[in-house]
Amino acid sequence: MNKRRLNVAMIGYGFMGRAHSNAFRQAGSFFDSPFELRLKTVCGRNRARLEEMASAWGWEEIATDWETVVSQPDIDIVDICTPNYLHAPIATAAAQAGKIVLCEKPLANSVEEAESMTAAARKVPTLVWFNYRRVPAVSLAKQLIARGRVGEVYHYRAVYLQSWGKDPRDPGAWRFDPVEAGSGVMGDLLSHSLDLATWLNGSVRRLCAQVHTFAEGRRVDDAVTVLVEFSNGSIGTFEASRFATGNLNRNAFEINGSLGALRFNLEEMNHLAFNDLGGDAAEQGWRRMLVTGPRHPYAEHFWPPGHVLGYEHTFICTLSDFLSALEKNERFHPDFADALEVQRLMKAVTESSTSRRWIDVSPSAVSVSQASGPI
Ligand code: SOE
Repeated sequence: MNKRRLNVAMIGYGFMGRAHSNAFRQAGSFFDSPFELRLKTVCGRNRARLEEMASAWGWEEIATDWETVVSQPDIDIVDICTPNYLHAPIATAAAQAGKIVLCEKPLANSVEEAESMTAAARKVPTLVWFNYRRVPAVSLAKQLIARGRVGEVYHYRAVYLQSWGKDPRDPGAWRFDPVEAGSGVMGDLLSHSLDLATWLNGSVRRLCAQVHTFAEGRRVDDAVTVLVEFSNGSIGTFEASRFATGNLNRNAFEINGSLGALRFNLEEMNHLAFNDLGGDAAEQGWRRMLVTGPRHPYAEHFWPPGHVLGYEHTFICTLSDFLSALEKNERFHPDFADALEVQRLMKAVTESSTSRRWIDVSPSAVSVSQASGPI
């Protein structure tokens, strides 16, 4: 079959640039796709680092001026993995030039920016790299919930815990700059947990939060705790921290329902724990499933059952699902509109912490339909 070639330009080249480059290279090998992705241009400020990126990952060209790159006629996809403050101008210019736009999370530095990006991109396909939806174990959790195996949800409990904020390798890094990053742990980690929660458990009705900074003189948040009421009647707790000593990348949730309970921790990402409350009470208990097939999400695209996957596969699966939606001319989730909902929740978190009160969040049609839709 003749594949349609899509030329990719990636703006940014840090840790996420490597994760995305790998996905662009691997997606077509693991998944059957009508598209052939060509790694055309990698763009950023530092020529030496761009040259390293190009030679390590096979980018054909390097460029230092994103404004020129995003309007080039031979570019089909613009992928953004820059510091957060550049997401809005690059995404807006790329969408206005008619490009497909992929963007790292959080979508923007404010709701206003996220709204205007979403409006600018309403006619082009978009993707936001909330990659943890595509961990096979998380996708299986979504399927079990959709099949009614958890029943009525009572509790949604999420933590995203890292510890590097206490002793950062580079204290001047953009992630600590409020102008460049927009926020600290909130956009970096809490945004992932909020995205997963609204996908798995539906929209949020109200929330109450505490935002805290431990490091003296630091101008972004180090830790956030949130109490939540969901529209489905369940209640939730969220904790995100870069000071959770002893934890490296613990992105975890537990869901307790009337018929079953689910537990996931990214640090053991090939496993999902399920406590099925149906049947004989004497036989109930946590069952830790190795989610690598048979019949598990994404399993047939990779290795035989029991041959585990890693962090990089979450980006490959995200991109492959996006390409398959593109082929069918269907809307992909999470897109800009979905990420705008996360941005609204983060704004409510800030407002609640500042005003020390509960904040009502009006549920939007987007997140409600997502929670009940297919994976
Ligand atoms: C750093 O805190 C980081 O790389 C985040 O930016 C990612 O989004 C998260 O997936 C892992 O941690």
